[in-house]
Amino acid sequence: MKSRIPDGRGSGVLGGTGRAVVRTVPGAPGRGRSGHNGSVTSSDVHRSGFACFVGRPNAGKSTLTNRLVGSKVAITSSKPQTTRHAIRGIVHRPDAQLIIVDTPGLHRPRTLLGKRLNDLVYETWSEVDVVGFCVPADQKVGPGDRFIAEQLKKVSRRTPVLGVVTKTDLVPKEQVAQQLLDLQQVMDFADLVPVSAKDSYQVDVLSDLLVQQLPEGPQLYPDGELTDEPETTLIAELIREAALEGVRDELPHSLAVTIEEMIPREDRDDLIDVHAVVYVERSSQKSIVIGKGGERLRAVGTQARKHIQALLGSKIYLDLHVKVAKDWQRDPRQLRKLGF
Ligand SMILES: Nc1nc2c(ncn2[C@@H]2O[C@H](COP(=O)(O)OP(=O)(O)OP(=O)(O)O)[C@@H](O)[C@H]2O)c(=O)[nH]1
Ligand SMILES: [Mg+2]
Repeated sequence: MKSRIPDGRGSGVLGGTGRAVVRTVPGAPGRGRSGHNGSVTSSDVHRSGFACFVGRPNAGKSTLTNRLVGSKVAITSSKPQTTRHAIRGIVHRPDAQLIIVDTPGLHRPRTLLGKRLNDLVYETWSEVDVVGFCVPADQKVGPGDRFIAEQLKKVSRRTPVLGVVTKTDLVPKEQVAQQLLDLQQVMDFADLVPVSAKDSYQVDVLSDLLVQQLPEGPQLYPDGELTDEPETTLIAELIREAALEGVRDELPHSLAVTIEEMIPREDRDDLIDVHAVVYVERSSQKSIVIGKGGERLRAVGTQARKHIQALLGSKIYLDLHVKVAKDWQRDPRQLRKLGF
């Protein structure tokens, strides 16, 4: 029997077709990366392909993507609907190359942007070899998850779906076990796995399970490449991430960032000038983002600059402007301008 659940309480708890895969002794001797539970991706076979994470907004998809890739390729925040692009993160392993497509959270759309984001998620499903359906351990499996399951059932005949219970560090073990049971009720999964991106718990197990579903194939991206996102997109995202910090209500959704120009400073080979615009939807939001005497915007700039410098390995001068693009989330023309 393949399944093992926390506390060594035997393998019958989950019953049915889904199997919860838990490596009870992380990193125990003799359990190599691909050697758990006897399911081996043999070392002479090289696999490559695509996986995508899907789930409600805020389920922890991007954090998990970053953890698997081992680097920050996607921004994350406590605000729902942080991710707005299908971001590819690349996991390099000796036996496989796994490309993870992190998608926006699936939700009931209220704006044209919301609808576009959902469409992007559906499109992605048809292009991947395996889907990871993420549900956080600390929130009841609800209508939002059942809605996603209904959509996923349409693809699950062709594409295997793994049930992933995320953020296990937030709840006691018993609740994780219960969540696995509840999740199993919503659809048939190829496997069920609890993980914590924060504690790196079972992230390697998840990696193995995803890789097992990939076809045999060669490396698709060169060694060391962690994402195929253009540098300017990554930079714009890091600025948006910093700007998201500490704003609330509708404002997080109203933020968009574009990079207008990025040029090496003349006569200096160690400094790059980055000119960026932070868009909001209303002038009242503009004053919030700028803050009293420009204080907030300066803090955003400082925070973003740290991350951008780490990304580029170079000093930057970050010039931030805030502009109003009225109701851009609902306006097709503005959406196009902002890249949606
Ligand atoms: N404690 C804990 N928090 C986590 C974990 N994974 C993610 N989070 C937090 O959950 C929040 C949402 O994480 P994201 O990775 O941005 O979630 P997402 O599913 O990508 O969200 P959207 O892009 O909005 O759909 C952030 O505040 C993360 O820090 C985890 O394993 N443990
Ligand atoms: Mg995300």
